[in-house]
Amino acid sequence: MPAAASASPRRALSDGDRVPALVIGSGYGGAVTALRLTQAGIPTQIVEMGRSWDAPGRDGTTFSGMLIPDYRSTWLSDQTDQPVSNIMGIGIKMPTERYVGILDGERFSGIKVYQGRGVGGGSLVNGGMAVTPKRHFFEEILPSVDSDEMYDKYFPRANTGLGVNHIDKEWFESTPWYQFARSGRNSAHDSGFSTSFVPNVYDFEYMKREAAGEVPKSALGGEVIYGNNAGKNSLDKTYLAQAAATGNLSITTLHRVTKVEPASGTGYSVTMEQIDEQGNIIATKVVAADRVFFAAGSVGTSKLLVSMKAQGNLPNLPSQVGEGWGNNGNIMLARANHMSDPTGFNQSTIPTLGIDNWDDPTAPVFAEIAPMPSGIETFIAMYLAITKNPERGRFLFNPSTGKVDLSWAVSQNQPGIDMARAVFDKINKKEGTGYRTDLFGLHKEFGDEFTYHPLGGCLLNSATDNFGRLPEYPGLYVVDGSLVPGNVGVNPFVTITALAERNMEKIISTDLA
Ligand code: FAE
Repeated sequence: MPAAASASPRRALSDGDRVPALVIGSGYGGAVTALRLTQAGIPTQIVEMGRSWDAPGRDGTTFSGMLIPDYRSTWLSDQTDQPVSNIMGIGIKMPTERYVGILDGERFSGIKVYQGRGVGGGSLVNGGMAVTPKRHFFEEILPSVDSDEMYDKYFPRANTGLGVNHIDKEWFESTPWYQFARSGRNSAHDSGFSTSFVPNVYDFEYMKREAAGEVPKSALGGEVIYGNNAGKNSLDKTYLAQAAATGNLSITTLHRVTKVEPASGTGYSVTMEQIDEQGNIIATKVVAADRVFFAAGSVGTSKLLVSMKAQGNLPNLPSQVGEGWGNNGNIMLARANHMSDPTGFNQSTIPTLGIDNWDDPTAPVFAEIAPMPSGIETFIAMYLAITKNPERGRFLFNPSTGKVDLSWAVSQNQPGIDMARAVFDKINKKEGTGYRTDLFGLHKEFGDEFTYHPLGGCLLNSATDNFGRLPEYPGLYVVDGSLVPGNVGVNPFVTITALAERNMEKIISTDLA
């Protein structure tokens, strides 16, 4: 594994600095942007509200485990948070100290949006599933993008840059760690559904060595949503490490951008709050930048742009800013297997199989067969379904609170539930099983009040031009998941990365040449 980017020298921004390029956020969009700018010789500053995850905590490891989460698990909250919120209907959140932890469950009135916080953004907490979208659906959602170019050039480039690899099929078939996936595959096939293997950025060779007892366990040690202490090619080890190696990258952590507006003269003035590890504001800085790249994620970028427009800092932004948000149709659910169909004591945290029913117009669903690693046999068959839910929300500035709300009602999840139900009712009927109703609340079959996959809010070729520029403000760009219209039919980070590759190639060759 290469050294993490965060190990490279960093110079925090000071009040009054002027920089050629400032990138807000260090997830997929931000990491690609930083790499391509620094390779083009442009000194680049990333501003990231989370911390750098490059130093061991009190127990000698960098990241918190999943079964007994500690202060590092949760972003500025007094209790831990995870999508499986209950067992036997009883809440399993635990009290914790308020800390700039790695996973944020950001609440809006109708939905909670999980996001990663720290250098590497979502790559620090996600399941690493690296899925290139189906071409016909990509062409449907982004018709203004040349799909030949995407599938011949930018998707392969993204997959290489991210370090995507495939599980050894022979090992998969024999290891106890994927019994849950084989069980899920069997029950899907019994009902006539097809499944496909899903590539990942977790190093499967490392995982095999974990299973053999040769290296410390991470995926096989119950680690994922609060970070992996080993094995995972998160962005700090790929794109950001490469950007740091150019010598042109600086990363300012624990700084949250709050305002962007035209500077007197040229460029933009960027206001940011420096926070301590308990989230207290300890300084406010204003920095000038010739160019600003919004890479704060679908929620972060949309909130910033919507509030800058409403508050008159960037009044000429188009009215489409804030529109087209979707949850990628996320619905989580679990089935209760019979005792004759165990899912295993030992479960890898990294999913490798999906049930692919996307092309069925009555129930378009791509459902990853997910683990429920607990160290005991639970007979729980878990799934994260991506459905073709057409519902969309929008971000709106609320003048009475001075904050940005997301208009998304719980009822907007219903089409997704109906689609997931069509698939899993059939499987349950065939297997003689039922839904677990105790994991997402009390008597609740579906985990529909949260999403892992926020997308949209500043759509490509609508709020921006066809390459993510905000034409009303030359030098401002959007480069992250907010460009993607609400649903991409698969897990989203490969698409976000490939689009950023495409857009940055264009921007560097035209605007920065
Ligand atoms: P993102 O990675 O969220 O990066 C945005 C960064 O900006 C974050 O580091 C923020 O802390 C930072 N930021 C936000 N606001 C500010 C501000 N005002 N000032 C400074 N910094 C700021 O955005 N996707 C997959 O494809 N496969 C998976 O297996 C998968 N599993 C997931 C599991 C979990 C638990 C979660 C939460 C997500 C998962 N995802 C998965 C989604 C994926 O991580 C997500 O789509 C991308 O991370 C989004 O990339 P962006 O660059 O848009």
